[in-house]
Amino acid sequence: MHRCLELAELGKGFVSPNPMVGAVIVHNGLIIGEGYHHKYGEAHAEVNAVNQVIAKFNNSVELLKESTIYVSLEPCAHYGKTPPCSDLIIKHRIPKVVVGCRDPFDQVNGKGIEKLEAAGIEVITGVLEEECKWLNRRFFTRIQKHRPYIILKWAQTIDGFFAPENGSQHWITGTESRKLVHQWRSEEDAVLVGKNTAMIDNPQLNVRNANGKSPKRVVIDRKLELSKNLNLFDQSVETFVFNEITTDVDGKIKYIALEDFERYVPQYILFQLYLQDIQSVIIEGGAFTLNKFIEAGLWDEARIFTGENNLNKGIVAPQISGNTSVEFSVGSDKFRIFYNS
Ligand code: AOF
Ligand code: ZN
Repeated sequence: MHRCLELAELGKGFVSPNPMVGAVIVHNGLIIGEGYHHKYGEAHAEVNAVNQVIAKFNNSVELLKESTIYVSLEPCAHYGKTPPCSDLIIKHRIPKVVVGCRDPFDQVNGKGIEKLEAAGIEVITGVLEEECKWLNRRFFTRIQKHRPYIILKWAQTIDGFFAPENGSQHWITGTESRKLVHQWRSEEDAVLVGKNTAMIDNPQLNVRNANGKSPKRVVIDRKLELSKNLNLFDQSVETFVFNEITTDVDGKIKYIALEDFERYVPQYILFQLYLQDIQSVIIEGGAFTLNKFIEAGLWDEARIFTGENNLNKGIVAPQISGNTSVEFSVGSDKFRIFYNS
């Protein structure tokens, strides 16, 4: 199952909004086939693993009848973009299936396991269950909470200030940290900022200092005050502008009007992103926007850099406490991830 998890992770950044899944086929204690879900819309992990065995052994399916297939997520039971993996396992008469965790998706959710058992296959479930769920925490959040997985990110000074009052926060963290932030962006479906950050920092919100795809952009601009010349309106990726005036499309820029900005903005935005199949969002500021999500309890991780300097004044950084966290260093920057439990 550890190997399944390693394989699954190779799909990171390519399979969303599908889960990352890995599969391993074992015969007499030896791995004879491996597979993972490579890309959204393409073959599932089990299909790739089975095909590898067939290709390796001169188109023979005989060994499958004496093998065990390990898979990090319950084999699917439905016709989606591909036929059901549970049917494939039954067809090849693989006698034993070891499952990491159940697939919470409505059309599967236990039905894959039931199908296998009904066909007389031995099924063992819950092997490295927590690790398997954790790997797909974005997928689980979307399916179970009907919202994207939310990562908050900001940089602050040792004395807890957010940014110099008159400008960019970039001076707070070093080069290494900036690389890491770009890698983080590449791992999520969307990046969100508030109006002030868009205006003052004029961020590009893309991936430049790391490999990987740029996320979709989301900006909150209640009264549509932002200039169209800002970097985030360069039409290079799909960009959502939440406002209270218009729902309209201008190339890749999608304006979405929301009601009740005073009260429910985080909830409404998250639901709209969910409807767009956006499975995760990294919120990069500013303080006002971050605090709105924190006040609503709508966050899953907070990734906070603390630089080497004191500022003595400025915008007070958001406060997060009472949750589990891990700390480590990046260059000379101290860095902590809080998990909302
Ligand atoms: C598996 N193995 O490797 C994956 C599964 O549209 P489709 O056909 O790609 O189906 C997508 C759904 O299938 C997805 O929401 C999730 O429930 C399951 N993903 N299942 O047996 C896999 N990626
Ligand atoms: Zn499947």
